Amino acid sequence: MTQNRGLYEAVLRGDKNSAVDQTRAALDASVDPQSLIDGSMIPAMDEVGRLFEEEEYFVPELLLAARAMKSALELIRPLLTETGAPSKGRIVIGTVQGDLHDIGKNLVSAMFEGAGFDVIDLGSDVPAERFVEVAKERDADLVGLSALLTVTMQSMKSVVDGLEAAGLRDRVKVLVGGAPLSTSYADEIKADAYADNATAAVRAASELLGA
Ligand code: B1M
Repeated sequence: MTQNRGLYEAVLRGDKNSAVDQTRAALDASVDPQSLIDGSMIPAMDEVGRLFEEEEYFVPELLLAARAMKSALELIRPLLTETGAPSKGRIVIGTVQGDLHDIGKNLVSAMFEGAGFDVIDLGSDVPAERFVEVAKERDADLVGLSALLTVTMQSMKSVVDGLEAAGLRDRVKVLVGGAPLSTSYADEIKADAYADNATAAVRAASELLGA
């Protein structure tokens, strides 16, 4: 995948203005928006994570990088969500309780919308009961759970158990994702599927809902 070096550097440095300028210039030059995400922004965030582990970056740098990526994504989001097609199913999505990481979840959410799903995004730090309550109220077909921390992924099980206790589990599928997750963890908590990126998430949701 081709990398837009300027955009990569801008996200890595947490330079919001430059990230937005680089993205706008690339889109004006008809560069594929998905390649900007996969080839430049996500690799930059991975490098930010590595520098954080090496203690070269600290939380302020993480925040600046996140702000730069979010601002650049704002320009791309409308291009991912343009669709006039009828809904393929209703998805309730959020980042689980205790977890503030929402960039990956936002990306997955935008891709779901772009693929023609009706999406209810609950944001981040969402308690298990809230997922269950909204799934019930809005007659959801699928609940999508995101977690980036090993300590917070545990609460995904509470959502699966909550759906079961509410008698919804037979008709509401559960899809999980986020860096510390795996298929074996999804199996362990009795989720229906795990996806490791936004494209795989759309594929998995489509398969689960027969869409
Ligand atoms: Co934090 N953070 N962070 N952080 N942060 C990580 C996750 C970490 C891996 C960094 C590291 O140490 N290398 C580490 C977690 C270690 C662990 O538990 N295994 C970590 C830590 C430790 C922390 C704090 C504890 C730091 C501290 O305070 N000491 C703290 C926790 C706060 C909290 O949540 N309670 C913290 C805080 C933050 C910020 C708030 C500063 C900021 C987030 C801002 C925001 O999101 N609004 C932040 C950031 C930016 C990161 C890194 C650098 C980047 C995350 C990101 O946005 N990636 C991250 C390191 C890394 O991931 N390399 C790190 C880009 C994004 C597009 O990818 O989110 O993986 P991702 O989403 C992907 C896939 O995972 C998948 O598709 C997406 C698109 O491909 N996916 C799904 C995600 N959700 C899905 C759902 C699906 C399907 C697929 O279906 C429903």
